Amino acid sequence: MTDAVLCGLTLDAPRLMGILNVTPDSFSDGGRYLDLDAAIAHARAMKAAGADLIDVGGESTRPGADDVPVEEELARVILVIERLVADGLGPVSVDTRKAQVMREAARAGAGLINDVSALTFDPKALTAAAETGLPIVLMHAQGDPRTMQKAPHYDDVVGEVRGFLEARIAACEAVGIPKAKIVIDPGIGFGKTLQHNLDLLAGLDALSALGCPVLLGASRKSFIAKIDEGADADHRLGGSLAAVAVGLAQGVVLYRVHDVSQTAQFIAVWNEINRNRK
Ligand code: PT1
Repeated sequence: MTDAVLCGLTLDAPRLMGILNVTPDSFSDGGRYLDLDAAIAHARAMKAAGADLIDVGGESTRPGADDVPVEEELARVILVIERLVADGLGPVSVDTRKAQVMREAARAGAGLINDVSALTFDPKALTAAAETGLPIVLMHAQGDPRTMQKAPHYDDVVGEVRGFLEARIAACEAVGIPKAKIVIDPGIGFGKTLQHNLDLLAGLDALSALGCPVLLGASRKSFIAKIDEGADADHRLGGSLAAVAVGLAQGVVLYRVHDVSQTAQFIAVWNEINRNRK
C-alpha cells in the first residue's frame, strides 16, 4: 500500500474500479436515452456494492475489437460521464486511447484517464493528457486490439512490460505529468498468451518497483477459460478472484472488475485473515 492519493482516493487500501462499458455489444439496441439510463443505473449499483470509481469505456479493446470513430466514442461516453458526476457517482475514469475524448471527458468531469495504449495510440494523446492535469493509467499492450492475440511474443515478458512502462513514465514526466499522477498496469490479455499472463501475475512486484501504484484488470478475461476449459465470460468469477489474490499478495492497490460486491467481500475477508495471521 502507499500514501498516494488519486482523484481523491487514498491508496492506503485496495480500491475497486467498476467497469461500465457503453458499447453497442454490451448495451444491445434501443435508443441512446435508454442506454444512458441503463448505464447510470449500473454504475449506481456498482457504487452501492463498493466500487471506489467507475471506468467508462466507449471503445471495446477486447481481442478482435474494431476501432471506433472519435465522434461515435464521444457520443457514447460524454453524456454518461456528465450524468455520473452530476449524480454524485464519481470519481469517473475514462477508458480511451483518443486525445479528443480525453479532453472532452475531462471537461465533462472525469477524474482519471485510463489508456490501454499508454498514450501511444494517438500521437496527440500525451499532450492532451498532460493538459487536462488529470492522473493517468498507463497500460502495456503488444499490438492493437484487433490483432494482438494472433502471435504474441516476448523473450522476457515481465522485463519487457516493465521496460515499456518505465519508458512511458519517462515520456509522461517529459511533458509535465508528475510520477505521483501515474498508475501502471501490465495489461492482462493484451497481446499475451496464457503463459505470458501467468508470468505477469507472478511478477507484479517487479512493476511495483517502478514506484507507481499498480492497477490489475483480469476480471472475466479469456485466460481463465484456458485453465477452466471453455468457461464462458459470466462464469469466470472464481478465476477473477484468484487473480485478485495474487495482486493483494504483491501490493496491487487498484482492481478493474465487473463483479464489485463479490470482489469487495473477497478483499475484506482476505485482509481480515491476513491481519489476524500477522
Ligand atoms: C485493463 C483493461 C482496461 N482491460 C486497463 N483498462 C480492458 N487499465 C479494458 C480477454 O482476454 O486490463 N486495464 N480496459 C478489457 N480488455 C480485454 C482484454 C477484455 C482481453 C477481455 C480480454 O478476454
